[in-house]
Parts: sequence; structure tokens; C-alpha cells
Amino acid sequence: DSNDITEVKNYTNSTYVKPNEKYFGAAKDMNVIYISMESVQGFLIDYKLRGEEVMPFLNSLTKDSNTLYFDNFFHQTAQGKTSDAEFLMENSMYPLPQGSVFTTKAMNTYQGLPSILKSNGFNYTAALHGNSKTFWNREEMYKSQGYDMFYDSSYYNMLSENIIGYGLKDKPFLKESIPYLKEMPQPFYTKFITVTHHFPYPLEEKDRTLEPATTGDKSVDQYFQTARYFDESLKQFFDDLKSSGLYDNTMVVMYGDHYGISENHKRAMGELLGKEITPFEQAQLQRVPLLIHIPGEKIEGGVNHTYGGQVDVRPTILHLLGIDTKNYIEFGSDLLSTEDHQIVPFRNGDFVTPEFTEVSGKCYSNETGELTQDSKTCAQYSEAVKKELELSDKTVYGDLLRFHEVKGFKPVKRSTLDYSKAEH
Ligand code: GP9
Ligand code: MN
Repeated sequence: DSNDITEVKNYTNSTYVKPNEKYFGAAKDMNVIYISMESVQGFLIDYKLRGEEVMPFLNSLTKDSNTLYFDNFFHQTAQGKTSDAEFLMENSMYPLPQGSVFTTKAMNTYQGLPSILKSNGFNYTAALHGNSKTFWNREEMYKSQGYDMFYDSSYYNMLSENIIGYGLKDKPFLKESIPYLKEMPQPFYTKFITVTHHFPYPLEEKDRTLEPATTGDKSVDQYFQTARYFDESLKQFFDDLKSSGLYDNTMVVMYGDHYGISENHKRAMGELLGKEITPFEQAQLQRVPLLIHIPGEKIEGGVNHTYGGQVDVRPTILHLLGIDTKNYIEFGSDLLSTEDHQIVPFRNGDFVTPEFTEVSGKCYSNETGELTQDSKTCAQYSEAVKKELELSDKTVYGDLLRFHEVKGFKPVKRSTLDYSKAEH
């Protein structure tokens, strides 16, 4: 009830950190494109296989003066996989400990990123994905998030030769999306869900431009080939943004959605990384890249070592757009803020901070990778993480945003939204 939302609001008020003047509004009035980079883990950045870069284009972006690249950024997903990442990124709340929030809580009231942007001068919001709108119950959830439009597989040329694994291959998917982008009223917010770099990483011979790794663990070995394919798709997309005239006025946010190589592949990973994959190292491997590309020398780009997770992206992006988040319920905090906020909860209650990593109740020093003596500090962090996850769950299970009004926010009207092709 309203007491519960007050408790949640008091909590998120207490963890709110102020935007950084230097970045606030840096991307004001720009279009925004999110790219969910399927299974792209942080270790791929600058990784070389037999001396050759696996993702040369993404690597070049991490060194681009118009890009903020976060190298201590972690996914926080659970069973809802890609959809959990979407939920974190657009709601600054945690997905559920079991099952998928997209599947079970799509009819809740949300104040999701698309609806916030629509309330703040954006003229169009759309999600694009080369698979069915029913996957992860996206059609229903996207309505609740306030998306004007969802271009699912029915809007694409689903030739069998262009499909592998989880849907339309990334190159034709992104290519065919450009005309849709060009038609959108600006400023727009769009989200692209890529899929080709998905376990177990199958790829046709003609699409391979890298030899596989040679650990003998097949999915791990192929992982690098589909990562390369995705990298080429991303480069193609940036080129197309340039030739379509959208590039200069568009902020592109790229994030790895979750791990691609699970802990069942420790041996192969150990071989590739040249170290034993201990529980401590396994937690470090949950890093995924986050890149924010803002053209036009509006920011001082570079590598940012702030510790954060997917829950922190929404306030970061809203502040870059010049929209303050104080009045919204957000469990994350602006990664660019100079105030302290660097605890990264994992969905299971484990966590990482700049100093410590806790896994299954054991707390390690990041410096040594060994168990720490400072169990008192870890216990305090652990309590804080538990409380944060509990309050987020309470908000989702109790559908508490029903009771939360924000001045200037226009609530989503689901019944006015229709993504079926006949309507467009
Ligand atoms: C397909 C894609 C699948 O719609 O989201 O990815 P997953 O959630 O399995 O990573
Ligand atoms: Mn995924």
C-alpha cells in the first residue's frame, strides 16, 4: 500500500547521488539508441586470439574521445537473461530472484525509460528485434514501458538464409532497421536487441572471419567467431548511421546483456585467460562492457573505472540528457556522479565493490583475490545489498509504482498502444 511505497521512496532518496555538472545535459536534445550486445563479456575488450583482435571495432570505440567506456561494469541479470538486462537498464530496478519479471509482471505499472522520455520532449520510442514479439513476453512488457512501437520479426525480411539461432542475423537486422530509424520523429529513443552472438554460438562458414579458439570446448571456441560477427555488424551500423545523417545527433549506448560463457566452462576459460577460474575470478568475469558514445566533443571521453551495474545506467543516461531523476524510484545511481555509490549487487546477493568481492558468503580482497580479514566491512555491505534487493522486490511484487506519482510524468496508457503490422 502507500506505506510501502513511502518506505521505498525514503530508501531511494537516501541512496540518490547528485548529477555531475560536467556531464549533466551533455546529450540534451539528442536521439538515443540502446544496443543490447548479446553475450558480450568484458574480457573480450582488447582480447587477442593468436595475436588478432576479436572485436576491433568495439575496441576502437573504447579508445574514442567521444566515448565513455566503463570497464568495471557488471551485469546483474538472473533467469530472465536478455529481458532482465532490459528491465534493469530501463527501470533501474532489479529483476526477480526467480523467473522472469517480463513474463510474470508485465501488467504492473511502471515508469520505464520510454515513458519518462516521452514525458520529457521525446517524440518517438521504439524497440527493434529480429524475433517474435512473444519472446520474453516483450509485446506486453513493452506496452507497459510505454514504447510507441515494437518492430519485431514481422517487420523484417525473415529469409531462412538470414536466420540462425535466435533470429534474424545481426547484419541484416541492423541493415533493415535503418529505414525505420530514418522515418522516426526526432528526438527518438530506440532499443536494438541483437542475437547472433548467442550460446552455443553457431555461425555459417560464409559469415566467419576468424578461426575458432582451440580449447576443445566447442561453444567457447565458437564464441570468438560470433563475437567477431557482432563486431562487424556494429561497425556496419555505425557506418549506416553516418550515411543516413543520424550519427551526429544521436547518443549510442552499448551494453553487454549478460555472460555468454557460464561457469560450466571454467577449464577452457582458464586456458584462454591464463589463470585458474576461482569463485573470485568467476565473479570478475561478470563484467560486461558499457559504452556511451556522444559525438561532437560534448564530453571528455575515455576509460572510466567506476564500479557499477546495469541498474545504474538509467540515471546516468537521464542526467546526460539533462533530466533529473530525483523524483523517480531508482535503485541505481548515476555512474558519472562524484558522490560515492560503488556497491554492485548481483541478483543472488553476492556483490562487488572497488575493494571487495563477496561470493556465497565469502568475502575476497580485490587486490589479492584472497579471503579478506575485514569481514566487518563486508558484512555491512552485505546487509545493504540485501536490503536494496528486498525493497526492489517489494516494489515489483506489490506493483507499488501504482502509488507513485511524479510531477510532469505522463502515465502509460497501454490500451492506446498497438504493435501489429496491419496498423502501420
Ligand atoms: C531472443 C533473445 C534471447 O529474443 O532475447 O536471448 P537470451 O535471453 O536467451 O539471452
Ligand atoms: Mn541475451
